Order: sequence, then structure tokens, then C-alpha cells
Amino acid sequence: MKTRRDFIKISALGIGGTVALGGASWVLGGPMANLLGLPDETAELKRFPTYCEVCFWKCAGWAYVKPDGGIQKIIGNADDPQCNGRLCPRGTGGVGMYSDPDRLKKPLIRVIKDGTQSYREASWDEALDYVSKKMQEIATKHGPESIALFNHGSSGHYFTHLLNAFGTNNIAAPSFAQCRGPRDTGFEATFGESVGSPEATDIRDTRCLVLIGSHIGENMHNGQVQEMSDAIDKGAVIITVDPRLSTAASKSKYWLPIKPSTDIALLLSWIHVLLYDELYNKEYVEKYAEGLNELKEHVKDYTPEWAYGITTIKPELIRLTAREMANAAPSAMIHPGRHTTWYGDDVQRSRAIAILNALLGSWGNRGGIFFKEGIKLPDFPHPEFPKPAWSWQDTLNGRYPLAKEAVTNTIIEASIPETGKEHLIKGWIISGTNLVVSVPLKEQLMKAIHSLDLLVVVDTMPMEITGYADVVLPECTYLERYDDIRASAHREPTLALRMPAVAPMHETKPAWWIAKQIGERLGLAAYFNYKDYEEVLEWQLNQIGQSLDELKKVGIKRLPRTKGPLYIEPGSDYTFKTASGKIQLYSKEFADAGFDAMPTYQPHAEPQEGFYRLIYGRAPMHTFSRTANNPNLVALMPENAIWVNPEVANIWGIKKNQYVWLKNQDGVVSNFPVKVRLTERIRWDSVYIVHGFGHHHKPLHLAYGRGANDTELVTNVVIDPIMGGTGMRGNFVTFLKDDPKKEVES
Ligand SMILES: Nc1nc2c(c(=O)[nH]1)N[C@H]1C(S)=C(S)[C@@H](COP(=O)(O)OP(=O)(O)OC[C@H]3O[C@@H](n4cnc5c(=O)[nH]c(N)nc54)[C@H](O)[C@@H]3O)O[C@H]1N2
Ligand SMILES: Nc1nc2c(c(=O)[nH]1)N[C@H]1C(S)=C(S)[C@@H](COP(=O)(O)OP(=O)(O)OC[C@H]3O[C@@H](n4cnc5c(=O)[nH]c(N)nc54)[C@H](O)[C@@H]3O)O[C@H]1N2
Ligand code: SF4
Ligand SMILES: [Mo]
Repeated sequence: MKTRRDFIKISALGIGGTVALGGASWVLGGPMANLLGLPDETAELKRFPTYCEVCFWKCAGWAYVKPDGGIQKIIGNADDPQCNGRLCPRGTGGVGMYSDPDRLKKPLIRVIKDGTQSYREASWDEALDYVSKKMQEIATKHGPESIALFNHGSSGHYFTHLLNAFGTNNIAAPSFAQCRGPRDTGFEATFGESVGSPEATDIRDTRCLVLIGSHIGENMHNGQVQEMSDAIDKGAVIITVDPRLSTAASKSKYWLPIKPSTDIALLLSWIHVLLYDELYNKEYVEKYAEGLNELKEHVKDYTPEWAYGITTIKPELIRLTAREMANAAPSAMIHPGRHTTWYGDDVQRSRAIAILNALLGSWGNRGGIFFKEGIKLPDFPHPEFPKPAWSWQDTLNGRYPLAKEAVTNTIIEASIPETGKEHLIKGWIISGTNLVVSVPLKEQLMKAIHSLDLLVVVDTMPMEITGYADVVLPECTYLERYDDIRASAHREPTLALRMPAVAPMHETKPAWWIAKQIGERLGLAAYFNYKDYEEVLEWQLNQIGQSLDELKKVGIKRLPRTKGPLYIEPGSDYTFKTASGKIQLYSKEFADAGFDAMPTYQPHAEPQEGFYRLIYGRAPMHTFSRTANNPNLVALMPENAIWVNPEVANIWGIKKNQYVWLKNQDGVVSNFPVKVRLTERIRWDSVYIVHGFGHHHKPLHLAYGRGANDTELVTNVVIDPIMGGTGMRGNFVTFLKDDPKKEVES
């Protein structure tokens, strides 16, 4: 069926993978030498500071450039406390983002000829004129608020600035409602603030670390992996709760192979043991917390025996592990997690985690959660932003009252005329996020996409989302551009610089330039009153007594703390950032908003016979879509596999390495087959795949058709009523051994 916005293969233009690039090739050997740590030839190489964009840990590093201009390798900056001179495999392989022959090369504009839609190459002027003219038209008709931005990563800031100047703050990222939103909301309700990114988790000095799902080691957030390894060396007790024997579980003293979706029951029973066996940190709780009596009454019946029937974790083990935490307290921590949109009651699970941390006295103590500190760089001077007539809060329509950031799903909903009504969104800019793979509810997403008057995608790669754009704007990779100074808060304030190591390949441009160009065309030049981004960085650094020249030489600068110690000093008082200044074991804020003031356990949907719960996670060598086509990383892991318990495989007559298709509870079949990994490391009631595979866009020559895509099988989404997070683990799959001959939109 032809629609208003047909999915277009960028390769149809012949500009996909067929163009030969200077230096780049399909041979996977070259960059592998770096991964294998072959002889250091850095002596004749020039090095440029950068920080990694392969994930959001943003490790600082050096890009080494060869005399012929190519990038030889990227290594970690030894002064960076976020990586200590060591990058993860993805960061090392980041060169592949630069050298990938499938990269976007020129601006593209959608055209319709004889009823067929395709892209044609355009000059930057033409593409930028098109975008700004369309934005202006939409604003004249519907107001500037009807333009929205979806973003992830460094480029988001420039387009946020552009849209704020234009008069809208409908700006959303899947890293909230599809990721850390529930955690942040649960922690804010309890402690008055969340743990930030990188998380203020004092794993290095912890004596007991509890991981609820958080699969550090596969989730390769660098500093955490290094600190966990140090903590293990120092004898810390690790307790991992995961239906799968994750890498972290395999390094743990205790692995609790919980029945998925029942974590709140386990957490409540741990709270019960801490309170009724009087193991909690009394002094800390008396001094800093409110609502102890209510909590004690609330968990009265939540005994380990009660939890056993739900979680399948034996009562003795629940008691023993609670004791381990109490013995180590306050140097004990239940990790807050990060990707927490699991079952739709995720804020309450995060609340239970926060409450346990409070009972142990973790917040503000060594080995728990430290007080992070960063440095704020002033904004480059610009006129005040206009006040939008309405904003993303209005798209909530009274739902999700505690959402502190825009919810992707309601912005999508507001872009469909039947559901958008008086707050209708007509244009999207998308930068650095492959919405088709990162947001579930595909039907709603497609309806929205087909209703828009303008869809602009800024990306480095021809990912699925680019196929729906009216205009595709190719950004250069992080190795070819300046970006904002990394000034994230952690144990000490740091400043890290990213500058171009090489000139942008093809006709690609940095996002700051793209945003400025559109801004100038929209009459907003006063908001972009600089020649280039070097000028912005220089000005910002000068305001805080630092210099760009120095950062160019050192890459990263550590600054002394000025806002007090890392932990609560003995004998001193601490005021939490909640309304009352105390930790909220009982949340009045939740009660007032009509939610449970303390977490309760609710059973979740169970699989029908012959179906297994689909759970998903990360692999050390990939970051979702970001790396799917990266030649260096595809060489390390070309496809995902489905983890199946051997007992289940036996029932189905499925063999090791056999390819199967997956069919979910709503009859949706995976686009491609996926290889079976038989392993005792997963419970029989669940199957597991790594997210980010199964790409169906042919211009991704390496990623196309490799493995299964979990997102397409997530058709049952349970939305968290508190902040709008999309619980994605209530989906069940069965196996198809024969090719269902599915037609794949590619
Ligand atoms: N290598 C790599 N590292 C990454 C990323 C990446 O793409 N690649 N992405 C980064 C990002 S953005 C994020 S948000 C984080 C995500 O990483 P985490 O926050 O660690 O993600 P989780 O969803 O907690 O972890 C998935 C784990 O949960 C387990 N699990 C599934 N269901 C249940 C359940 O019901 N109960 C329990 N207890 N466990 C369950 C799975 O078996 C799996 O081991 O990783 C970050 N790090
Ligand atoms: N089913 C399912 N859904 C999930 C998850 C899951 O595990 N399973 N994980 C969730 C989580 S934790 C998160 S954080 C979100 C992440 O979801 P996304 O934000 O979509 O994550 P990425 O895959 O990092 O986004 C990648 C896009 O950014 C582009 N890109 C890479 N570098 C650059 C650059 O320098 N500039 C520009 N302009 N673009 C660039 C890539 O080519 C790609 O199109 O997904 C969530 N959705
Ligand atoms: S953890 Fe790895 S991918 Fe993430 S920023 Fe650091 S080196 Fe890059
Ligand atoms: Mo995430």
C-alpha cells in the first residue's frame, strides 16, 4: 500500500554501500589490529582529544591520526576517572563509525515521481531551506509548539536550543520513557534526587553490591565494570537477582534466579527481614527518614515465605542475603539500575530499591551512593527564549503526573490527529535516535509518522528511521567534530574536550552547524551569535577560568570539589532534597497523586502454554542500533542468538545453533530467523536475546537480516501510570522451525 510517507531504501539511489571510500574497505582485518593490541606505532601519529559517543558513559580518549590522514586508533585518556585510560571494546571499535562505507554522505530530499517515492541528493542549502521553510509554514498554521524533537546523544543539545528559540519545548528522548525514567522517579520520590549519569554509585568501595537485573559486564558502562571488578578483588559480596546467569551473576557470591516480573515481592521481603529482624541501620533511619512505622506495618505480611511462593527464591536464601547486606551496611548498595522500563510498575520497583538503600544507610556513605559534583558551564549569551503557548506537559492529558521529562509516547500520540486534538504536533526533528527500534507501539508510531507534515532525520547512518524522513541530514561522526564540553558530575568535577581528529568525510556536517544554519534561516540568528563552536567552547571555558588551548593539550581536566565532602561527615547533618528534607519511606507525594505511598506487589501476565517470556539485554561489543553496522564490532559479534534452556529445546526438538523464527502472543513473527543458544544459564520459563539486532534496512549492509529484533515482538506494553514508562517485558514468544516466508519491509 502506498502511504503519504513510504519507507524508502536509501540505497535505491545507488549511494548506499556501493561507493568506494578513500581508505575504507569491507576487510575486517585492519582495525582489528587495534583491538588485539598490536605494536604501538603512536610515535609518528598526531593525537586529538575526544570523548566516546558509542554509548553515554562518554569515556574520554585520544584519537590517533596517521600521517596519511586516516584514524589509526582510539585509546582511553589515563586522566579520565570515568575510564582510567581503558575503553571498552565498543569505544576501541568506535573508529568503525567513521570508516563505515554505509555512512550517510549527502543531504537527501524525498521526491515523488510517477507515484513512486524516492530520495534525491540535495545540496545543504537546498535541504536547509526546505526544512526551515516547512517549519515556518507549520508554525504559521499551528504555532511553533507543533514542532517536536526526539533526540539521544550529543546532537540533542543543539536542536533543543534551536527549538527553544523557535518557541517549543516538545522535546523527548527514549532514554527517559524507555529507559531510566522509572528509576529517576522512584529515587527522586525517596531521596529528593536521582543518581545521575554516570551514576553516583560507590561500587569501588562497596562491601555488598546487589544487582537487580543490572547486568554490569554485559552492560559495559566502563567505570562501573572496572569498579565492580575492583570490589570483587577486595572481597565485596555480590548478590545478583536475574532469571539468567548473567556475566555479573557468574561473578557473584549469590545468584538468585528469580521468576521474572516478581522482583517487587523479593524486595518487600528483604525490607520485611531488615525491619522485623532489626537489621536495618537504626541510627541513620531515625536521623534521616520519615515513615518508618507506616513501612513496618505495610510489610508485616511480606515474609520470605510469602515471597518464595511468588519469586521461587527460597526463604533461607532471602534471609541470608538480607543479612549479608546488613553486615556490610552502610557500605552496601542495591544498584539503582538504569534501563528500568520492565513491567509497568517500575517506579514502584525503583521505590522499593530506594527504600532498601535507605534502610541500609547507603545514600551519603562510603560504598553506597556518594554526593556527586560537577561544574556548570554558562550558556553562550543569547536572547531569552519565547514562552511556548503549550508544552509536552499538555500532551500528558492529566496522565503520568510525576513525569519530570517529556514522554516519547505522548508526543507520538499528540502527532496523530485523532489523539492530538488541540495540542497537535505536525513536524518532527529526530537526531541520534532510531525510534523505529527504540520505541515500542509500532502501530502508533507509524500512524504518527504518516500524519506529519514534516519529518527531518539527522543521523550518521541510514538506520530504519531515515527511511521515513522527508529530509535526511547527514551528521559527521564524533571523531570529525567539536561538541559541547563533557562536564558530567561524579566524584570530582571534570571537563573533557571533543575536537575533530579528522575532517568530516563526504558532505557531512556537525549538528551544531546544522542547527545554526536552520536557526539563521528562521530569523533566529541572535540565538546563534558565533562563528563556530570553537568560539562557544572558548568563551564558556574562559568564564570558569579555563582555556580551550589547555584542554586541547590534556583532553581532560579534573577540578577540585568545592561543594563539600563525598560522604556525610561523622557527626554532621545532611538535608535531603525532598520537601521535608528527610528520606521518604512513605511517599506523601505519591499518595496525594493517587498512587501507593509504599510499593506493593501485583502479579503480571503469565505466558500461555508453549510460550516463554521474552527478556532482553546488552552485549559487551554492541550499543543498540548505534553499532549494528560498525565493521569492527560486527566482526566481534555479527548476530544475536536466542538463549533457550535445554529442557525447553528438548520439548521442541530444537538443536544447538539451529535457526528459528519467533512468534509472539499477538501472532507477530520476527522478520528474520535467530540462532539458538542452548544454555542452562536461563530459566526454562524465559528466553533471552540481545537488543539491537535484526535490522531490516538493506542499506545497512552488515547489519541487515542478522538475528532477531526484540522491539518488533514487543506488542504488549504496560505503561507506568506514574511517569509513562513503557514496560516491555510482558511479551511471550514461541518457536517456528519452518520459514514463515514473511514479507519484510526493507
Ligand atoms: N555493552 C553495552 N552496554 C550498555 C548499553 C549497550 O547498548 N551496550 N546500553 C546502556 C544503556 S542506555 C543502558 S540503559 C544500560 C542497560 O543495562 P541495565 O540497566 O543493566 O539493564 P537491565 O534491563 O537491568 O538488564 C537486563 C538484565 O535484566 C535481566 N532481567 C530480565 N527480566 C528480569 C526480571 O524480571 N527481573 C530481574 N531481576 N532481572 C531481569 C536480564 O536477564 C538481563 O540480564 O546499559 C548500558 N550499557
Ligand atoms: N525493545 C527494546 N527497546 C529499547 C531497549 C531495549 O533494550 N529493548 N533499550 C532502551 C534504552 S535503555 C534506550 S537508552 C533507548 C535507546 O534508543 P536510541 O536513542 O534510539 O538509541 P541508539 O540506538 O543509541 O540511537 C541510535 C541512533 O543514533 C544514530 N547516531 C549514532 N551516532 C550519532 C551521531 O553522532 N549523530 C547523530 N545525529 N546520530 C547518531 C545511530 O545511527 C542510530 O540511528 O532504547 C530503548 N528501547
Ligand atoms: S563505555 Fe565504551 S562505548 Fe561507552 S563511552 Fe566508554 S568506551 Fe565508549
Ligand atoms: Mo538506556
